[in-house]
Amino acid sequence: MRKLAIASVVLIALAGCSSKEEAPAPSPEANASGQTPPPAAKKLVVGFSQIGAESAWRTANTQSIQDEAKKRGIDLKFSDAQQKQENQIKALRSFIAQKVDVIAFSPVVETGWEDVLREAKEANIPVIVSDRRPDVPEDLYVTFIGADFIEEGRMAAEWLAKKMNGKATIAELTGTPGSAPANDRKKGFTDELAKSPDMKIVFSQTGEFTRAKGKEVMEALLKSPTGAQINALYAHNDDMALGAIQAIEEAGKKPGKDIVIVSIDGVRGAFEAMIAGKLNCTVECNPLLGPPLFDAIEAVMAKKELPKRTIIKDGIFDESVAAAELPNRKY
Ligand code: GYE
Repeated sequence: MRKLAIASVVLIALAGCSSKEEAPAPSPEANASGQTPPPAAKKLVVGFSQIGAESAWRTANTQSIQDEAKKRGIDLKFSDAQQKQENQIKALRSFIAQKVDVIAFSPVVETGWEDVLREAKEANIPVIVSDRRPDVPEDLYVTFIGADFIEEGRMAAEWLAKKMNGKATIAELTGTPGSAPANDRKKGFTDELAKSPDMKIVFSQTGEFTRAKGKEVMEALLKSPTGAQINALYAHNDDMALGAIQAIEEAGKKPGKDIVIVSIDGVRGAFEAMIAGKLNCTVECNPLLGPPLFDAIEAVMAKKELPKRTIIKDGIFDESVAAAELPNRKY
């Protein structure tokens, strides 16, 4: 079941083409022996605007980006937007003002990016999009690196329909409103579910991709008449599922049995919950985007052509493989 095939073959081939390896211009100040002292290599400066720290996925993503920048000797200007689009726009504008070499970002929501991306374009600063895609004309960014969220939602629905023999009363915990993963994971799931008329979503509310909100929403749901009927839960990420599991237990029900649970991300906590019999399945979404992101950044600096979209392939893991798979997990 190991399908962590990272679709970055092209990018791997381009690794190591950084601008800092370009031959320096000869210095006029040769020393006494006639030799030119080696000039200090100019560090590549990259501005990265991160969404926040809402989930275990996001923490692993940030770590991967920071580690990779350090490894490559890149000067990374990292900015945490604390879930606010306005903060991200401010960060992007400040990167433009600082004249960084490349801007990279993960847009919290899909819409509202056109103006600031035009400003970056006018300033001739290439923009690389990581993880979530903004809804803008394609000429406003160089390349996008991330997962296919529609496919993740589809895989979750396919697995759940099979597990429930085509009949379930489902609650859905959605991600950040307006975000690409919330929109697409809903679409992929509902499209696939249309094949099974007895699989019904009776409740759908945002848990904002956090454990605390997932728990809160589930708690309220379980107190309602609808909550008494549900026998399946689809959470757009593992953190919300883990919060919901707590709420289900506190309400005196058995998560993973009374309510079958499928979520997305494939973080370590999800594997531990599966081993404990409380979560049934997780669809993987690989957060380790640092290496492909900086491959792309260095390729851009070397003026190489890049595909508009690099899809990171995902796998799916259920409770039957969780214990064997846990030692292989990297996040
Ligand atoms: O699934 C969720 C995080 O954009 C793929 O954001 C990412 C999502 C991830 O908060 O846990």
